[in-house]
Amino acid sequence: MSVTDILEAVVVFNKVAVVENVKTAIDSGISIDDILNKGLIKAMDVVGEKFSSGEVFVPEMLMAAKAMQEGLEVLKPHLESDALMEKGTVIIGTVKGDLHDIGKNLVAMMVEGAGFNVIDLGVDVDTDKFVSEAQAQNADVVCLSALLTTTMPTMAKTVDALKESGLKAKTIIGGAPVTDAYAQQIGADGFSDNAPGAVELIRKLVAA
Ligand code: B12
Repeated sequence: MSVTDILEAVVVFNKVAVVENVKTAIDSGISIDDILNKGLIKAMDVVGEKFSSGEVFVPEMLMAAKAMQEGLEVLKPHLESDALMEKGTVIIGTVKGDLHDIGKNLVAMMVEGAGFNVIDLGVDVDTDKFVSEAQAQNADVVCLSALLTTTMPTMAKTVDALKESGLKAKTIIGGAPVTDAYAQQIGADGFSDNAPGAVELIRKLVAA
């Protein structure tokens, strides 16, 4: 058993094998980090490449995503856990027009594991909802996720709206097409291309 077996099971969307392989990998001492990054996450890159080259289509991409999420559930209790004391309130969501939520869910899971109160607004969340929830929850940080180049401008709009609202919440962004340069360009308070990095960023922003 290796992380490649996990990757391959996700790519052929075999949920049962994904769950089995993740359990076996944990039991045999393979690091959680490798299972996550070299197995589950890398598999989604492979699926994305196959989609780009016309080898698979949306239904297959969706089934692979579901298989990946089953694997994540098995991994969840093993992700960093430091939930003894609530450290702040974090709102997270995928921006309007975008339905991708695996990366967002992973970030939410790890931020929660790090002891923050996480309010997940789900997918296809419009700007007004981010602002009203940030206000209602007195949020410290708002996390915006986008996986489509076409929905990235909505991030800019949401960052602007949050700034204009005068609320204390800082805004961080992420998702496959997002870059640090883009975060700076739109005036976001931070960017990370992975979930542990998001946790670090939030810790710093809340402490500042
Ligand atoms: C799975 C998937 C789907 C699934 C989504 C299921 C789900 N529940 O999420 C389905 C089938 C629904 C789907 C639909 C579509 N998809 Co799609 N999809 C993917 C795929 C294969 C994987 C995405 C994924 O889950 N990656 C794994 C996660 C863990 O990575 P991640 O999201 O990047 O998250 C990490 C970091 O970015 C970061 N992060 C994420 N969010 C945040 C937030 C913050 C604040 C921070 C700090 C960090 C952070 O941390 C995460 C953990 O490390 C990608 C290919 C790819 N490699 O990205 C294409 C991809 C994103 N999809 C694509 C496309 C085109 C589509 C469709 C338009 C297809 C169609 N013709 O209908 C639709 C759009 C639907 C919509 N309106 O959103 C394109 C986008 C191209 C582009 N330039 O915009 C891609 C890149 C595929 C490709 N190569 O062409 N898709």
